[in-house]
Amino acid sequence: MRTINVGMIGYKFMGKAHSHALFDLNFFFDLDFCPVRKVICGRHLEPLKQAAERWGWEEYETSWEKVVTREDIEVVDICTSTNTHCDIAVLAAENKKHIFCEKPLAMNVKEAKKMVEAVEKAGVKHMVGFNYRRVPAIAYAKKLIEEGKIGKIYHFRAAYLQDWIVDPEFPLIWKLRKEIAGSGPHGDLNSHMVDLARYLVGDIESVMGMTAQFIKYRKLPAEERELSTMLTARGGQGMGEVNVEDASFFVVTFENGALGAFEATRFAPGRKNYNYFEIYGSEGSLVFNFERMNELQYFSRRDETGNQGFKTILVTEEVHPYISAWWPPGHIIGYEHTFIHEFADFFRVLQSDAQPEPNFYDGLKCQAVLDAALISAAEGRRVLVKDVLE
Ligand code: SOE
Repeated sequence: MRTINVGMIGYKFMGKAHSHALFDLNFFFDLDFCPVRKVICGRHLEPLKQAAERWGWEEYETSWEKVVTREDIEVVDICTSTNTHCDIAVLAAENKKHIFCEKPLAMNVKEAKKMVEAVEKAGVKHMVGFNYRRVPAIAYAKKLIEEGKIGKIYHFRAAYLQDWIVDPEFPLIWKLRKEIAGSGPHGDLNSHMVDLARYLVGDIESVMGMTAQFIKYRKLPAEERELSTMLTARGGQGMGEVNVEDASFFVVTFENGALGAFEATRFAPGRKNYNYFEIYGSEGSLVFNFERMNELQYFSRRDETGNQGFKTILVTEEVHPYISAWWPPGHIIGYEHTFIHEFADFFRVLQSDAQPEPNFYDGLKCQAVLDAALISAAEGRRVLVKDVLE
């Protein structure tokens, strides 16, 4: 087995998820590569040191430029806020690093294109962290669709609902600032659903969008560092203006003729990570909700009349995607496993001529749909995705 040095930029929520995945990967998956947690990078020395120690990184570094230009680093893993993805990825590509980048790929199509050009020129591997493709139930839904089990798809309906900013006391963290996050739940949550829609149904042709803002001013965070903590934070002195949307809705046409609807908000009390979709086809239907991530609902019109109905498949059998690496049937898995699966796929592809999926091309196409929806919401008209990509 060959070792391969990873430099990870960022050390908060995604930094934790990725560190754990890199740690556990070879324990469960047979791969030719063994990632080494070589260097972790962040701006604040004390918490960075703690993260390095706790998550088993050999070294820590406060300059991301130094990490991505180091000769011994072969993979750069980008876990920072969206506004930094482009600069880090471009310099990493120029230095011939393979790149794993968290979602959404970029702030906008212009940046995403720049990133695609850089990885193409460098000839490196690239992947975007749309981890939900790696939920076994979703990968299994893809298999059922490819086998024709639900026939021709007519409808895709997605809702990604959370509630962590419904409290007006929740402060103005970076995810509520356009200059850092690019947008609100639109880029943070709907990006996942657009990626899943492209994965399961196909490319999106046109978009009509609407956004809303419910709380205009929030307390500034208590400490600068809290700009980047997990989905909790305390308010400090002073108020600041929220400049992203609080909710994003849009409807789409797919290139294959299907219709889709997307809904994302962090103002849905009780919904913690309600990543939900329904797909309706000529022969049947599929329904998924991440809060019950080991289950997939399946309805088949081919079942005997009188005995038809939605059935719940517990996606924990050896025949299901990724499961043979884990436990016996019914011994369910969780959120962290999706990151292990995506890294397994990433490192597997490093051994071949292929590109991992979803890659920067997918990230760009997803970004084009997101940008199209925001243009549509601002201008009150239907927007063609191809016009945004040009
Ligand atoms: C916050 O809304 C968040 O952590 C997203 O950034 C993730 O991508 C999503 O998987 C869970 O919620």
